[in-house]
Amino acid sequence: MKKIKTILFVSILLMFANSINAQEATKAEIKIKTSATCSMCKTTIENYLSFEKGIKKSSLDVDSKILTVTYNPQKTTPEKIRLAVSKSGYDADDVKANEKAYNNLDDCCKKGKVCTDK
Ligand SMILES: [Cu+2]
Repeated sequence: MKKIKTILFVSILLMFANSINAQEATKAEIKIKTSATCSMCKTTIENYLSFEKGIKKSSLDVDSKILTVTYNPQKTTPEKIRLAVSKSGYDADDVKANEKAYNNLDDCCKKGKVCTDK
């Protein structure tokens, strides 16, 4: 009887561990260096990414220009996320900003410009 209890306990424990693994597989995080300059850039990028498939959450730190993205690795990839950032008008690591989107940005959001609104 004791043996059965132990087996039961172990199998419940294994089931529990499996469910944790399954959860983790749908969630990953990356940090991307962008060319953002101000809080308006932050809004632009975060809004754009909120419509992207597989992206759960994105947050840009304006001072460091680092964008932290929480995503589902079964639905998107870091490459696709960088491409999305590029399409919003900003550089993402080695991926250069999409020219058309970049030209549509507000003047203060362009590279090398310093915004008064930080
Ligand atoms: Cu800006």
